[in-house]
Amino acid sequence: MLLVHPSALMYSELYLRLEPIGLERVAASIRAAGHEVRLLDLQIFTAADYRAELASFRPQAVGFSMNYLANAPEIIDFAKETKRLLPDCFFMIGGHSGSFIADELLEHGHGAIDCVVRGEGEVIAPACWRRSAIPSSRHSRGGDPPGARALPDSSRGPRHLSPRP
Ligand code: B12
Repeated sequence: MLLVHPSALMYSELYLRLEPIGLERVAASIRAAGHEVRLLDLQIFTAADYRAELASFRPQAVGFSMNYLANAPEIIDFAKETKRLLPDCFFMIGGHSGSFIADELLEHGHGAIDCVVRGEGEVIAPACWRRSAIPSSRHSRGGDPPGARALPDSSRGPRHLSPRP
C-alpha cells in the first residue's frame, strides 16, 4: 500500500513542513498486519515522484491523508489520475477533513474514490487493505471478504466507513 501526504498548503512550504503523524500511525498499523507499505510526502516530493512510485511500486491500494480541506481538489485529481493509470488500485482517503466531507468526495471523485475512512485510521485501514486485495470482480458484485466485516456491502456502491469496525 502507498500512503501519501498531500502537498503543503499555499505558500506555507516557505516556512512549514508538517510531520505526517497520523499517516505514520496508519502505516505502522498496516505494517504490523504484515503488509508492505510505502509513505510518500508531497510536502517534499512532487506529483512526478508520485507517478514514478505508481509505475515502479504498482500499489494495490493508495491512501491519502486529508486533514486540511484546502487539499481536497488536489486529492480528487490524484484519485482520478490513479484510477486511469492503475484501474484496479483501491483508492482511499482518511483524515479530519475527509471525514467531514465524505459524501462530497465520493460525488466529485466520479467513481475514482473507493472509500473514505472517517475518524481514526489505525484499526480500519488494515481491513481496507484486505478488502482491496480482493479481485475487482468481487469488489463490484461479491460480498465482503472474511475478516473485513467492518466494510459495508460493496454492491451498494461507494463506501464510507465509521471510525470503528
Ligand atoms: C497539531 C495540529 C497542527 C500542527 C501540525 C502538526 C502535524 N504534524 O500535522 C500545527 C500547529 C503546525 C497546525 C497548523 C495548522 N492547522 Co492544525 N491541527 C492540529 C491538530 C490539533 C492535531 C493534528 C494531529 O496531529 N493529530 C494527531 C494525529 C495522530 O491524528 P490525525 O493526523 O488526525 O490522523 C488520524 C486520522 O485523521 C486518520 N487519518 C489521517 N490520515 C489518514 C489517511 C488514511 C489513508 C486513513 C485510512 C486514515 C487517516 O487516522 C490517523 C490516526 O488515527 C488538529 C485538530 C485535532 N484535534 O486533531 C488541527 C487541525 C488539523 N488544524 C487545522 C488548521 C486550520 C490548521 C492551520 C491552517 C491553522 C492556520 N490558520 O495556520 C495550520 C495549517 C498547517 C498546514 N498544513 O500548513 C484544522 C483543519 C481544518 C480544516 N477543515 O481544514 C484542524 C482540524 C483544527 C480545527 N478544528 O480547526 N496544526
